[in-house]
Amino acid sequence: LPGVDLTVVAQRYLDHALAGRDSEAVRTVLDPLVTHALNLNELYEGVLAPVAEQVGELWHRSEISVADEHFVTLLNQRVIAVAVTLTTPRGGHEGEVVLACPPDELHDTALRMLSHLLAAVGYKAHLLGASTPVRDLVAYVDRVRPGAVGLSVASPLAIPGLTRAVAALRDAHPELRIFVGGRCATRYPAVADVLGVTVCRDIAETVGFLAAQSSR
Ligand code: B12
Repeated sequence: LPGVDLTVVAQRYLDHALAGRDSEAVRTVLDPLVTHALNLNELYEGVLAPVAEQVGELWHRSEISVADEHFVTLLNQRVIAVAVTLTTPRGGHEGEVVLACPPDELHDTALRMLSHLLAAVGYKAHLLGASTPVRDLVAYVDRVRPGAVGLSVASPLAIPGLTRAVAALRDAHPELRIFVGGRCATRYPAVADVLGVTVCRDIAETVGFLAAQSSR
């Protein structure tokens, strides 16, 4: 099937969303998903992530309100939750991964996507989501013994929380592999360097990182 122009789909989705036309917005992205003109990865990384980025810019320039931002963000999350039920996992990999945001990090949309993209290729992903207390993250890892933990940091506000989370995980499980992603992690690679963790930018890099682990 011919693919679709992701930029065009993203702009159409955003126009509908900002005008409050939520059903039209949802159809704009789910119709091509159902007909396989778009896959889950393209929807998440090629449409919804750029839309969120643009919403951030519009908000930053005071062209839209926080209410508009919230509306689009919640719509994105509805789309993410429905989209995963419309696709069939391919399998191929195995292993368990825990995904969380460190304390003070509320931006959890990327991890929602990542959990589904990992599940789509066979991993069992435990999505803990926004601002997870360090003590509870460690206790969760103690219980499920994942092969790796992925942390997302969007804003520099969460660097202290990330530092505490990595230190506590290392303390409890010295062999545990930890990867980080998100705007802050990729913009300031020194943060990951200092903490001794790997930066993964997207699902492809994450799968590469996890696969390298299981072949050791
Ligand atoms: C939605 C949003 C919010 C929502 C988040 C709701 C939620 N449940 O997630 C709310 C309203 C809570 C919020 C709050 C704030 N936000 Co905000 N927010 C955004 C916005 C518009 C979109 C973020 C998003 O959902 N992106 C979609 C995801 C899918 O994309 P992504 O996060 O870029 O991640 C991609 C990659 O980085 C990667 N990735 C991300 N994490 C990981 C992890 C791993 C392991 C891997 C492999 C990959 C990976 O995958 C994604 C797909 O490619 C951004 C704009 C932007 N440019 O990011 C601002 C933005 C991040 N926010 C910003 C700010 C300033 C704030 C606040 C401080 C505002 C305030 N004054 O209160 C607070 C801070 C809250 C906190 N303590 O965390 C700034 C940050 C600026 C900076 N210094 O870095 C941004 C950039 C807006 C802007 N242009 O100024 N925000």
